[in-house]
Amino acid sequence: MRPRALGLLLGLVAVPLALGGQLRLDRTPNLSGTWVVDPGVLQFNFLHRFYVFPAAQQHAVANFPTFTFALGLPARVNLGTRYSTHSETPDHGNEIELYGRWRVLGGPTAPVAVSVTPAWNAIARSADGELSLDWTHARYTLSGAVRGMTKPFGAKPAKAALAGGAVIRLNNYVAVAGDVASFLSPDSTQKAAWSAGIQVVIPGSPHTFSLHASNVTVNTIEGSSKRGSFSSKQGGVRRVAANVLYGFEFTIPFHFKRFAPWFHSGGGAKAVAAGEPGAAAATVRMAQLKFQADSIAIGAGQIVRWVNADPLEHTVTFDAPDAPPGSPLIPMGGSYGVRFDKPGAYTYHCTPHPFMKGVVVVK
Ligand SMILES: [Cu+2]
Repeated sequence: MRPRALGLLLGLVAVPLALGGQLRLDRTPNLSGTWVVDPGVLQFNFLHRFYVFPAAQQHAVANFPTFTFALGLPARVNLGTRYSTHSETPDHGNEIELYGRWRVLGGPTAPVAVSVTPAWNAIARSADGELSLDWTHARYTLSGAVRGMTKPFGAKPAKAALAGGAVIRLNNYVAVAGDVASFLSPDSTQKAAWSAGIQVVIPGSPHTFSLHASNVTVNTIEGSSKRGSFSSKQGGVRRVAANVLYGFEFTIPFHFKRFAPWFHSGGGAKAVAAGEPGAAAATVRMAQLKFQADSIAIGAGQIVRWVNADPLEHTVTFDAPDAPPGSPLIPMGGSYGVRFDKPGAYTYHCTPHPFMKGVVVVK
């Protein structure tokens, strides 16, 4: 492994950029996975970790936030930034990582997905990058990542890191997940990183929540590649190893497309106003976090209506760029109709719950 070459390679892939792992049931606490936000969605992930000092130091608490903002663009590309207040560079300032993610491989029904994430760590002045891979089968997702950094934590030499993790979905609302990561040529301070947690879909909302333990403080490409450490005021100016931090993450998607229809070009179909009675050639119930008829066939010019029977919001979001415009968030008890004018197979998913998948075949 040549870390510098890898970092360069990932940096060169730059132009279509993207991000990932917005849904907590698809990824582990420290890995971003391969998932990208849908076009017209701004994702805000609020990650907060804390360290409790031992009794001798009055159980003082140190806080470690990492905020992620990511904007979904067409062609499975995201642009994003991660911000944290406890960088491990020598000046311990605020860490800002600008990144893109491009999901180069993997549709909603493919078991394997691959994403490329070039990034710039502004405080370390390091070109970073990650190549991530997910393999999903039924209730399991296995994730792996190869990372490269030209100047990790502001110091040469360039380094590479490997990470791996697994998610097991116990049901449609709850998953357990964990991961490990390590530099390939660690120095004496760079111990392996780990995390373990419970990931939850919050019923009645498009939000997911993660409750976890980890030894990582800053959840950037650099920060999540080794055990964290931080300055201890209680102990004077010295570095403390973050053996166990507890934390949570809350994921919040903002759907711009309900305000901005110009995110979608239209294609061969026209959305029919939600709640319009009759006229539908087929109805798909959304219940228990599933499209109850995951494959339906209609004729060209006919209408499909989705009815939300769940106590939370769903969307019908088509995967292909030339597909009909997707729906806004469909509230509990709401419905949404789409007319399909052109023959073809239209795969779709739900934005807040990407594991909800279906296809409309138009003959
Ligand atoms: Cu949903």
